[in-house]
Amino acid sequence: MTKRVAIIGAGPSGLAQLRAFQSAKEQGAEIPDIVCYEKQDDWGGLWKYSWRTGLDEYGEPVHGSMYRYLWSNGPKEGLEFADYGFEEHFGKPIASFPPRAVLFDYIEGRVKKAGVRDWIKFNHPVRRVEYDDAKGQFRMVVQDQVNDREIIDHVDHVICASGHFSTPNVPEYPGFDSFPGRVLHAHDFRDAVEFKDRNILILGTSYSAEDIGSQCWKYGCKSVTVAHRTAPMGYDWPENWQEVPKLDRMDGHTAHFIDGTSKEIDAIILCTGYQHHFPFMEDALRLRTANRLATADLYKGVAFVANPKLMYLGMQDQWYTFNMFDAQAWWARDVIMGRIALPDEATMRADVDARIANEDAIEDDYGAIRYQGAYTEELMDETDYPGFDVQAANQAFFEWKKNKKKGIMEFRNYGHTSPLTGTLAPPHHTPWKDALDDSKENYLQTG
Ligand code: FAD
Ligand code: NA7
Repeated sequence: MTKRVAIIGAGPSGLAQLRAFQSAKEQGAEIPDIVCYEKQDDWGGLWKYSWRTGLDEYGEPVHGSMYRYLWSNGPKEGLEFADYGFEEHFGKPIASFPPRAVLFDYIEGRVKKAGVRDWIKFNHPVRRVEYDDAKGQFRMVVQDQVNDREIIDHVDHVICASGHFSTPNVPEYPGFDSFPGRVLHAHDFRDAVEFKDRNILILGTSYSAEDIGSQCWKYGCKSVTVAHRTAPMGYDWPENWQEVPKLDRMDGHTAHFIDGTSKEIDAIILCTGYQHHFPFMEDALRLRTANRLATADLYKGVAFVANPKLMYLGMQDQWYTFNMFDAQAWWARDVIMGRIALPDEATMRADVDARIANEDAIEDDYGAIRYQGAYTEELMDETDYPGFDVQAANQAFFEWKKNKKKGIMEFRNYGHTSPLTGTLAPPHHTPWKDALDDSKENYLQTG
C-alpha cells in the first residue's frame, strides 16, 4: 500500500522536501502520496514578505519575521541549491548579497520548474499531530481556513518544516511598562524608515541586532545603542553607534546600563532571538531544543529519536541554510523510501550525544562553519543529491567573516565565488549603504 507523508510548512525546508520527492519521481521511482500543509497563502516561508504583524486575517499568529529592505546577511554562495544554481535561474552571474525579493524569486524558480505547487494546501495551519500506536500512523488535525472546516488526516510519516525564527523570545526589563516610546521585538520590525531621526536601543548581539541596527542606521536613525548581555559584537561601528553593557532598567526615556551610564531613548527593539515552538505537536512528539548546531533528540539532525517516523527539517542554528535543508530533505526522503535504514534507538541517541559533544568542542565561528559544512556533506554523501564543493562554500563564509571585520557597513559590496560554477560574483552596482532601492529589477542590473 502506498505510504502517505505530510509535510508541515512550505518554506525553504518544506519546499526542499517536495523537490526531493519530485526528483525521485522524475527518475522513475514510485514515491509516497504527498501533502504539504502551509498556513500562509503562498510558499517561501519567511522569504514571503508580509506587512502584517500580530495576527493574520484569520486570527492566526503571523509567521513572518522579515522586514522591508532585508538583504541576505551571508553570501549567496553559501546557500546555493546544488541542483539549481543562481546562474541557471537568473541567466547570468549576480552579486553576492541579494535582497529578499531576489532570493524569493530564486527559491520559487526551482519549485515552479519542479511543478510541485499542487502538493501544497495553502491557508491550512496544522492544529494537532498525535501518534496512534495501534494504527502505527499519525493523526493530524488541520484547519481549512478559507472554508472554516477542520480536516482529519492519517499519515505514515510527518515532516515538520515549520521553521524556528517566528515565535519571539521576549524578555522584560524594569521600566518597560512605563516607557513612553515603542517596545517591539525583531519579529514585528518591518520598516527602518519608522525610526528615522530616532535614538534606538537594541538588546541582543546576534544577526537581528546587527542587521536591524544597520538598517536603521542606513535609513537615517539618529543613533543606535546596542546593549549586550554577554559580550559586545565588537565591529568598527559608525560614529553614531555605540555598544554598551547590559540594560539595568528604563526610567521614562532614560536607559540605565549596569556600568552606571545612561542614554535617552525613543524606541527599544528586542533582538533577543526566537523559540522553537510547536504547539501543534503532542507532548511525546514535540522537539525541545536550544538554538544550536547540534539539536537535541534528532538523529542525523533530522529523525526524531523517540519516533523516527517523524522528521524535523531546518531546526539547527544556521550558517548553511537552503543547501543544508536540501541535504536533510533528500536524506529524510531516502529513509521514508527505504533507501536508508535507521539504526536502533541506542545508536541514534549516541549519534545525538556525539554531535552535541563535537559542537561543544568548537572554538570559534570558523570552526562552527566547518562543522555545519561537514554535517551537510555527511548527509549529501548518503543520497543522490547532486552535491557541491563544501570547502568552496566554507571559503565564501570565511571571506565574508573577514570582510565584516574590515567594514561592517561594507561587507555586502564584495563578491564571492560560487561553489557550483566557480564564477566570482560581480560587485553590486551601488554600495549597500547607498542602495535604497532594493527592488529585484534594480538589483539585477548588476553584472
Ligand atoms: P520558514 O522559512 O520559517 O518556513 C516555515 C513555514 O512553515 C512557513 O511558511 C510557515 O507559514 C509554515 N508553518 C509554520 N507553522 C505551521 C503550521 N502549524 N501549519 C502549517 N504551516 C506552518 N537565511 C539565509 O540563508 N540568509 C539570510 O539572509 C537570512 N536572513 C534571515 C532574516 C531573518 C529576519 C530571519 C528570521 C531568518 C533569516 N534567515 C536567513 C534564516 C531562515 O531561517 C532561512 O533562510 C529559511 O527561511 C528557513 O526555512 P524554513 O522552511 O526552515 O522555515
Ligand atoms: P539569535 O541568533 O538566537 O540571538 C539572540 C540574541 O539575543 C543573542 O545575542 C542573545 O544574547 C540575546 N538575548 C537573548 N535573551 C536576552 C535577554 N533576556 N536579554 C538580552 N539579550 C538577550 O537570534 P537572532 O534573531 O539574532 O537571529 C536569528 C536568525 O534571524 C538568524 O538566523 C538570522 O539569519 C536572522 P546572549 O549572547 O545569549 O547573551
